[in-house]
Amino acid sequence: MLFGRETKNPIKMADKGVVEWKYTTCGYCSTGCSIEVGINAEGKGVAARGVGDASVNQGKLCIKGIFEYELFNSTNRGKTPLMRERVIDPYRETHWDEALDYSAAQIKRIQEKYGRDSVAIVSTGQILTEEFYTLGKLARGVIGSNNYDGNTTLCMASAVSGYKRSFGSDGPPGCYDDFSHTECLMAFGSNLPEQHPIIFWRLRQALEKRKFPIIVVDPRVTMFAQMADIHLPITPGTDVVLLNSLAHVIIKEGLHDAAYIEAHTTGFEAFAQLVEQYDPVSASRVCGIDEDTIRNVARIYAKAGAAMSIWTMGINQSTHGSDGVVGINSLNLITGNIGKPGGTSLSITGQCNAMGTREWSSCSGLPGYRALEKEKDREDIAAYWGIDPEFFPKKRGLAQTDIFPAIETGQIKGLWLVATNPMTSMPNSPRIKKTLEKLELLIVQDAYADVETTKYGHVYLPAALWGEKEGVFTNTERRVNLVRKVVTPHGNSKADLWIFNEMAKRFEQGRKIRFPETPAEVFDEMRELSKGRMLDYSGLSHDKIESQRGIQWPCRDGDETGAPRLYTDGVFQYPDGKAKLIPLPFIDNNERPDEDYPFWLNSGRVVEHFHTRTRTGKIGNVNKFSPTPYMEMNPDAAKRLGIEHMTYARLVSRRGDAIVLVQLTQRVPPNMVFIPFHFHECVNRLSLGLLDPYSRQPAFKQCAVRIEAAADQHAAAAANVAARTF
Ligand SMILES: Nc1nc2c(c(=O)[nH]1)N[C@H]1C(S)=C(S)[C@@H](COP(=O)(O)OP(=O)(O)OC[C@H]3O[C@@H](n4cnc5c(=O)[nH]c(N)nc54)[C@H](O)[C@@H]3O)O[C@H]1N2
Ligand SMILES: Nc1nc2c(c(=O)[nH]1)N[C@H]1C(S)=C(S)[C@@H](COP(=O)(O)OP(=O)(O)OC[C@H]3O[C@@H](n4cnc5c(=O)[nH]c(N)nc54)[C@H](O)[C@@H]3O)O[C@H]1N2
Ligand code: SF4
Ligand SMILES: [Mo]
Repeated sequence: MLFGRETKNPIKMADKGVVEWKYTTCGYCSTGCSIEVGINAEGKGVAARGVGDASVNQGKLCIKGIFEYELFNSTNRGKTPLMRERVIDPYRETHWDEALDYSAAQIKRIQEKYGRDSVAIVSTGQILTEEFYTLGKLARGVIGSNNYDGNTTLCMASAVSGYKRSFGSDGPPGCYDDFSHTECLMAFGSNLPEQHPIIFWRLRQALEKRKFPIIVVDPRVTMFAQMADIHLPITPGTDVVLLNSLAHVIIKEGLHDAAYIEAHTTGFEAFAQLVEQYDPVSASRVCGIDEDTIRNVARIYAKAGAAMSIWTMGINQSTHGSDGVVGINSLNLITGNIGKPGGTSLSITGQCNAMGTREWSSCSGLPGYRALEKEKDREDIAAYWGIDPEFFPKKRGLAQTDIFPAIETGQIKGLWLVATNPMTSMPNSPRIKKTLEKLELLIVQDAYADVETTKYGHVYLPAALWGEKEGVFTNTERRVNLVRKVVTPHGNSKADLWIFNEMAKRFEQGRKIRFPETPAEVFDEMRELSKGRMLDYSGLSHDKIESQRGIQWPCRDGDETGAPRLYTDGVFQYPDGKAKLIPLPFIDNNERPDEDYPFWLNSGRVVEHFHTRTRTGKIGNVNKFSPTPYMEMNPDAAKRLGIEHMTYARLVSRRGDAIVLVQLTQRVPPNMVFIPFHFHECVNRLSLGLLDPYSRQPAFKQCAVRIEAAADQHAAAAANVAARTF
């Protein structure tokens, strides 16, 4: 008799006819997983698998990566450029020359009439680094508008600003390997298991070998909070108060690292004086975490041989986003936890190339972490590009969140959107819609023709997606990963690099500057421009990156590989080499729940969807997990309002309203609801988005709403369907 497996039908993998596996890097989140796409005999991508010897993911992929190859031929991919002179007319198909000639001519017309800065460019964190560098050259060196920014203002701006204020430069100092060395991990406003599943898997792997405490600070009982040893369900927007209080306890109890503070920081006295006011009793009344827990956490963190902090949008997307980051950096500085294995302050980035744009796009300055405000930086880049340094503005122009109000007031008349969908992703979308209607020119450059912004556009430029072109992405741990072209671009869509180069040719100054055609040649310019700097690419090449499955910068000319950590010598990027301890007084300026709008509205993401669903909404195997706009609501709160599980409810804020399906869950407290922001005409109709004073990042996660049971469930269902878009 046969037992066990031999009596069962063996599991058979579907034969997809793969004839070749091609190496590339995932194009969704900033984890940076190496992925192999299975190509069939017709050259189509038909399967995917993780790359076993890749340091980041070691063969794993999350659900988005597994089905990512389906994007290449998904519904409504842009096939050909579209144009119309007036928004009330339908689009007509056109060829590239006409679309680009028209776009360039309109940009010139508007600039001549209203000035150079009257045309704004808003880009992304989702194109290749070579494309970012080239767009920067075009925007700063040719078109010359200072109103050039990216969607990273919605995402990483607070982390950038906080790193600069604390350390004198941007650049996350740690790496995933720190999980294997740390003795305590504290996570602020990050839902790692859903948003960075493979980084989370790395953490779980480290925990299996050696237990260390996990502390999660999040107002929701997220998946991460559920596995934490200590969960701090903080009152929204008050992390700075908690951080000040942790520092208070650490200093009061003499648990700080006086030698490190003395040798590597400035400002300790003023810092200590400020945190003196944040005793745990007073702090607990503001941040909602009891005094004993604050003391306990402070002791655990400070006494650990090595302790690390990670954070994501729960910190960055706040009116105190930049301060929150500075507070986290200071916690690590006063405990001597920067630049050592397991001791770090690591911002978990968002989009696949949110780091690449910070490094090379020139959005907030000039390439390679250079600043417009520094004369030498302006001169160096002008000399390298062969233009007059006076062409550059002497300080940064408007951030994305200030560009839209400037369209409203008529300062800006033309807008070029590259790989971003502000109609769904910006706060207060009713206002954004009106704003876009005022434009004389809107160019939408996107991989999908149905991205909501095309409704307001004059020109649509169809772009190739990640695996249809070649170049690099930088991930959360500064690892530069190679994206190889695994299939040809869909239809007549083109790589963004090609589009920028073609646009440059249509400007007189663009014909004077060198715009290399191949990504490898562009990469060479980046290598030269970064040589000898902290952000050093000079030891990298495309082939070397592929052979090592990603290399961390800095990687200097002659280096075998990259450096896992920054600031290992305790020398920071301020002129005196010291990091700054900055006092952070807390001002409570959020819209808070009150009698009329009694609930906190919190928003974020779920594992199966990416952002505005232009991509994951088209993939059945991911879309089916949450095809409908919904909210998490506490059962007790729902009962009081007579709202039942799986019925529709209406939310109302001071900006607008939205219909969602109700999911009752204890994950949210009774005074809060949580809505994934992936759906059009949903959470951002309600959000306020007050801005952080340093980073200009919106507080997406803190505003107030009221909730009503929808009287007519049929009408509500119809409204809910409308918000799904596809
Ligand atoms: N599946 C998936 N993965 C993604 C993305 C995606 O769209 N889908 N997007 C990528 C991008 S661009 C980004 S930026 C990241 C975002 O990654 P995360 O920041 O991890 O994701 P979010 O869900 O936006 O927010 C995280 C948590 O912040 C909490 N929070 C809200 N208010 C506060 C507060 O005041 N304090 C604290 N401490 N926490 C608070 C929320 O409850 C939420 O659980 O994910 C990346 N990965
Ligand atoms: N309420 C609320 N709102 C939020 C957030 C939140 O937590 N809550 N999070 C914010 C954050 S962190 C972020 S990052 C933003 C994201 O906001 P967006 O950037 O506006 O959202 P995406 O859907 O990622 O838009 C990217 C677009 O680029 C296109 N695309 C993809 N690859 C390419 C390419 O290679 N070339 C070109 N040309 N196009 C391409 C996609 O089709 C898509 O339309 O949303 C923000 N909005
Ligand atoms: S974790 Fe991020 S990079 Fe890795 S497969 Fe998933 S979406 Fe792609
Ligand atoms: Mo983001």
